[in-house]
Order: sequence, then C-alpha cells, then structure tokens
Amino acid sequence: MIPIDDTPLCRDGKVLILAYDHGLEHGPVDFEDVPESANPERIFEAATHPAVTSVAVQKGLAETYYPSYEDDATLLAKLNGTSNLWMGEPDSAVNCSVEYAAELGASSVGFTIYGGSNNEIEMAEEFREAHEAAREHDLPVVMWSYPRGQGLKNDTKPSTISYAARLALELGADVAKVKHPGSRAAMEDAVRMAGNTKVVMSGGSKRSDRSFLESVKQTIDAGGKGLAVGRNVWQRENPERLLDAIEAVIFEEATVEEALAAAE
Ligand code: FBP
Repeated sequence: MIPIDDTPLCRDGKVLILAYDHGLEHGPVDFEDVPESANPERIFEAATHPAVTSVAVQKGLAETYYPSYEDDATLLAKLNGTSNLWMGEPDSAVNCSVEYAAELGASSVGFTIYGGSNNEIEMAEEFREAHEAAREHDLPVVMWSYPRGQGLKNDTKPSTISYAARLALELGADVAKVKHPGSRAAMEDAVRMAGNTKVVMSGGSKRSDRSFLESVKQTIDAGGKGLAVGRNVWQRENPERLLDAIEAVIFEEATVEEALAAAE
C-alpha cells in the first residue's frame, strides 16, 4: 500500500469515482432510460464536477475521449472487464496494461477480482502483475472486490463483504470498492477488516435520491472513505444535481436532509 491522500484520486483523503465502464460490463441496456447517457462526453463532462476525484473507464473511452478532458478531469483506467455476453464462471479479461494506462494519462488504475469464482487463482495472479507494475509507476490501485461465483449465493452478505474488503488489503490494493452490506455495523466491520486500505461503496442500480444518499452517509459514518458510483449519477437527467448532494455528504459532513436541500 502507498500513501494516496496526496494523489489526484483523493480529495481531503476521500474518494469519489464516477464509474462508466457499463457499456462493456452491462451493455446498452444501461443507457435505455436516459439515451444521452450512451454518449461518453456527457459523463466526462460530469467528471469535471469538483466532487469527482476520478472517472473510471476502459481503455477505448480513455483513448478516444480523455484527451479533450485531461485538464479538467482525472482518469482512473480500468484494466480488466468483461461483457455481459460472457456466460461462464465470473472472470474478467485484462484489456489494458499499466504501462499503457500511464501513457493515456491515468492517475490510478482499477482491477476487478471475483473472489470465490473458479477463476480466482488466475485473476489474483493477473492482479499481482498489475499491482506491481502500478507500484513502478506510483499509481494507486483500486480493487473492485466482488466475491461471486458458483459457490456464493449471496454476494452482499456482511461476512462476504468483510472478506472482500480484507482480500483487497491482503493483495495490496489502496482502495477496496465493495457493495454495501446492508447496515452501518456491517460496513464498519468491512472497514475494520480493510485496515489501511480505504473502503468505498459501490453504487449499484438506480434508486431514489434519499435511499441512495442514506447508504452513502452510512458508509461515511462507518469509516468508509467515499464512493464509486455510476448508474445512480448518470442515469439521471441531471447528474450534476446528485453530485452536489454526494459532495455535501462525503466532503462536507452534511446530513442526508442537508444534502437533499443542497441539491434542490
Ligand atoms: P454502479 O454504481 O452503476 O453500480 O457502478 C459500479 C460498477 O462497479 C461499475 O464499475 C461496473 O460496471 C458495475 O458496477 C458492475 O456491476 P455488477 O458487476 O454488479 O453488475
């Protein structure tokens, strides 16, 4: 683990990643409700919001769109990812090297590990290679730590999320991105298991402003350091409005009520 508070991935020691790798992970279905969300420029534009500490995209979007935004947004290059067309046991192809991510201007890299998958061994070995290369480039490493696979019936069970957080610490990730385990106490346990690895909540599918902000608040109160969010931001007509509210909760210690008012 390296000190990352002074890197562009953090603001005041906190992290807000705007995730936009869904075109690969889920496909066009995620863009149906708000058709303009299929346009990467809209999301890079949102990533210039002062609350966003990095935008997480795959290599193709980084190559094509980031050059126009590099002065105003910070890039996290997602190194692996798989389409939803893949029907096998959870796995993720390594699509980008750390060296190429650095060439593209990335300030950090992201990597998915599906702990518990039959492919966990290969994924961990690929992570090792990426992690050690990232160290050579002084790039913080964010682990999308998502236990899933044949043997795991419930991937948001508190003990599973705590294990996911611990796995990130053990393998050397600077930030562990985990699903919300359902309560503040469970998130506290995940944070404790992660040690000095920062825990951030993974956004999940779109829900009401209030419900979403409540889980963000719970994460922060539990000692989590922020959020990696996609659909809850850019599946809204006005992504900036929810970003204002998220900013209040993560960086200004606002209550959910105050944050909702700030976003009106
Ligand atoms: P969301 O906030 O939209 O859930 O995005 C976070 C994220 O991890 C994305 O980076 C990724 O594409 C997606 O969720 C994967 O979700 P899942 O594998 O659970 O379907």
